[in-house]
Amino acid sequence: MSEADWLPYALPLQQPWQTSRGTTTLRRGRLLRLRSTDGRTGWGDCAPLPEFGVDEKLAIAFAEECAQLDLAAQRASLPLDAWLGGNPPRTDIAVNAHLGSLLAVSPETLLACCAAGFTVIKLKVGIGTPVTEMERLQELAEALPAGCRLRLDANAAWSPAQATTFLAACRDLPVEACEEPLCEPDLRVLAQLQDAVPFAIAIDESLARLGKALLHHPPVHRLIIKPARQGGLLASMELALRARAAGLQTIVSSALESSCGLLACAHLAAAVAPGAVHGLATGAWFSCDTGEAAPIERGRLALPGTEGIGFRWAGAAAPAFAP
Ligand code: OSB
Ligand code: MG
Repeated sequence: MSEADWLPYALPLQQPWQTSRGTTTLRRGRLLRLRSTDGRTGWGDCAPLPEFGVDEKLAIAFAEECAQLDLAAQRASLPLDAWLGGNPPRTDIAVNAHLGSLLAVSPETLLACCAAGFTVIKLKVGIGTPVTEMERLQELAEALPAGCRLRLDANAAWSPAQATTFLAACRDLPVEACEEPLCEPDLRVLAQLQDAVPFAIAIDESLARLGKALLHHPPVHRLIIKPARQGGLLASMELALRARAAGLQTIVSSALESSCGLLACAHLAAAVAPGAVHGLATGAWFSCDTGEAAPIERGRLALPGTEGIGFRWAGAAAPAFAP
């Protein structure tokens, strides 16, 4: 390796990013640029999000490994997804739209999103009271065209009683899944919740807390993998394989990375779960980006198809890198 440098960035959000854990308006991180002696450039994205388990150390490890894998895949003349998975390169993967808090979404916005070709639309819940949110959910569900479904994410907002009531009321709605219903995730309660609904309950940020037991006797049907939280793509691949062996559906989702990290996550998604609908449409939340964002059309994110990650940096003069 001949050179490595870090390029700090700040990306203002188009609208505040609201979850049951608080609000973000500016996404900070830094790109790692590795320049090899054979004249190649490898890229990595470090964007800590400690409130969702992506601490600084993990985000750095993720960036360092991405940059190395970018170079390795380039040397093998393969797009990263093909290098990781040993499959022919994928051209695209399905992604869910992400509209933020359901309380801030109008039926018109939802319809526009479906008209744009998304079939799974994610909404954050657990921000208002369960009664208010259920009223709104029913209203949105009525407006939802056939063929479209809602993916809910409570980000650990509810007590067991609140989760039980809310999810029971979702049973006959076009709900595709609910991530992280419980404020104190517990294997036994999760299994009861899963047994009572026809859609997947998903574990996301409580993975570390639930530990190995989750993979030995999965109480739920789905696991959300955030590569930065695993400290890299290879650890994420191993987790995805173990999860699949345990019978869990696996979805790859972003931790609000810039276009560089998002592309790396998209390659992983294409390698480990090419048929799933992934949580990788978060680029639209930023008003500027670190590089060219992967285009999303009809609910599918297009992979660059070039060697390595295929990240095209916006350059030091771009607004994302303004001091
Ligand atoms: O809870 O899934 C989450 C982004 C940053 C931090 C936490 C979460 C997210 C997402 C990713 O929602 C996008 C998606 O899943 O569509
Ligand atoms: Mg989640």
